[in-house]
Amino acid sequence: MKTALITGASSGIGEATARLFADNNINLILCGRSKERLEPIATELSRKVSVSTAYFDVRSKKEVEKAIFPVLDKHTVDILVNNAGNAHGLAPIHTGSIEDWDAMIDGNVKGLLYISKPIIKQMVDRKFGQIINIGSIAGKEVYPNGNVYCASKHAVDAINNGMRLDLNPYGIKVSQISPGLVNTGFSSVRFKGDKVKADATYNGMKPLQAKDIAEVALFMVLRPAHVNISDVIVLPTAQASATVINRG
Ligand code: 8X3
Repeated sequence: MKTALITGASSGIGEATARLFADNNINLILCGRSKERLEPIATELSRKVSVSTAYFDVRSKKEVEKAIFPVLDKHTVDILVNNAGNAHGLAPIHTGSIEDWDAMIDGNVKGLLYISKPIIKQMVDRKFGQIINIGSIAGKEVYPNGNVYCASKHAVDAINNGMRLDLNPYGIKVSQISPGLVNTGFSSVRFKGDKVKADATYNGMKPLQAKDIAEVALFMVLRPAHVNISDVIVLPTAQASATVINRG
């Protein structure tokens, strides 16, 4: 049985991926910030597979190191799903909040690197592993007011490609999934709990659900050893690009 470590596993795409992996006999190391939110999911899924948990904020290098080294002493990670990340704010470049920019660059870019490095080291030593980076359509296109969020996801796109190049000698698979509009807590975080704005994101159209992305991750994981699905853009049918959305 394989073991997958999933960041941001307490909600959204991370949680959906954890559930689908558990249904497919993949052991789990679930990572998140909140013990309160993650523990019930871990308890539930431990009826199906072996589940460990680690609590940390990917933005803190110290917290990541403190939590991840004991995990790596005990487990070998076959699959890393780099899912933790968020959008904070949607504002023109001249009025955007520096705190929001820090949060996105620290979480989406630096956090992804902090957690990846020790796990990649273990994969390189074993010459085995698969990394699935959750990017975004915002990593492929820049849209008005998306500036720094788009920059952070473009960084994920570049890091994903860089990982695949550097890890090629070790037989490690590296893949990215770049979703468009997914109805998770994403918009609520982006708009700081403003429900009207968050709901308006999905007005008149049917967005993706977290499970739609989890299914792509599972498909990647279930490919035979010689197949790496390197990059997949997943959009709702109503969305043609980052900015072209058919709202009926
Ligand atoms: C989430 C999708 O279009 O809001 O990354 O950037 S979008």
